[in-house]
Amino acid sequence: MKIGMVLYPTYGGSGVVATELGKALAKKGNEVHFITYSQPVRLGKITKNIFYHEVSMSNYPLFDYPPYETELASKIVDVVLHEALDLLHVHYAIPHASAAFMAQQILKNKGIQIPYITTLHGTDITLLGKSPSFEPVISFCINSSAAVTAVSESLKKDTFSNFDINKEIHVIPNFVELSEGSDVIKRNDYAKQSQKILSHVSNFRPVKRIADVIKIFKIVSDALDSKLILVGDGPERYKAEALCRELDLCDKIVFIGKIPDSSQILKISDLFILPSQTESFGLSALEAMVEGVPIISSNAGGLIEVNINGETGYSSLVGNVKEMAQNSIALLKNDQLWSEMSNNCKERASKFSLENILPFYEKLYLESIK
Ligand code: GMT
Repeated sequence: MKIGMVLYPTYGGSGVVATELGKALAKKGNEVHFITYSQPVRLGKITKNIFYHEVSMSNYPLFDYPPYETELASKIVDVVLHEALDLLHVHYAIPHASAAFMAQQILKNKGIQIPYITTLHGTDITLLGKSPSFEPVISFCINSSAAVTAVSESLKKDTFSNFDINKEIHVIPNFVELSEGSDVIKRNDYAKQSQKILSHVSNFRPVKRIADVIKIFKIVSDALDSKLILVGDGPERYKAEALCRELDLCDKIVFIGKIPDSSQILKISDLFILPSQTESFGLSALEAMVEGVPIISSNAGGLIEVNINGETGYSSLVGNVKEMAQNSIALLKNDQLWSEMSNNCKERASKFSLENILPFYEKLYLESIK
């Protein structure tokens, strides 16, 4: 099959899922054409069957806002025509589903039929999409898709309640490649032998509640000697750094910034903290679980479909910093409980392996091109 994969190329979960999915499909002999505005961060080395088409942006001075959606739709038309694609798979509704719809209509005019599948990832539905400035377009483009997928039951429910949807939504959860165990960094690069390591990985957007991560860590580090490693970057980083100084935690918190492979930090972590305001799935939590790292999270959205309370870690109400800290301390002080939860994490994560999840996408692809 020849597939056009439309995605955000950045560190966000939707881009990671799209890129890893494309790589896996290419390995199985499909031709995968990534279409986006810069090289996807997780793409790594280009291999046979993988192609990247860059959407170049015009900077004509008339435009206060460059018309990305129009340039994307034109690029999709070009790639479908010249590479003879069978199918488009767009990740994140805004503006990818509407660009795909536009491209589809242009191609129809040229006698070419191409279906598009839309995968909803989270904030396209839970934050942005439900705003009246997006809703009519998003509802229309979701309904015009050949198939629609959402990454959790919670996101499926939110989509039906926020939009006027008349299509079936297939839940296909995020997936992970099971850990390969290449240790480049060592625990003692970041912490003393006696210290526990807590970590958090995100794009530092307000929705991730980074201040809660730091406040949880403050209570934990008052109770036991520990370090916090923060991976990622984004708009909340300045505030987070200021809070570390205010709480006098600078020597205990490491800001690593964006790195291509967060698994290196997860492998040396004892606990992963994800107290998000909303989270449709929580790919970063799943990536921690693969490494056997128990999760302390909020119970927002689809997080409770990933982190099973009392089994793979604990989940609490959004903002309940005290409870999240108490659960962290109890878990880190109890070696037997920690080992049980660590094993449970690995076992649960294996249910979301690439080999288990990929067939659901393949099935939808085949049904859509029939
Ligand atoms: O905010 C992020 O985490 C990035 C965002 C994205 O769209 O790139 O992630 C969303 O999609 C991921 C992959 O499906 C999910 O695992 C994340 O839970 C989801 N983020 C939110 O819902 C906040």
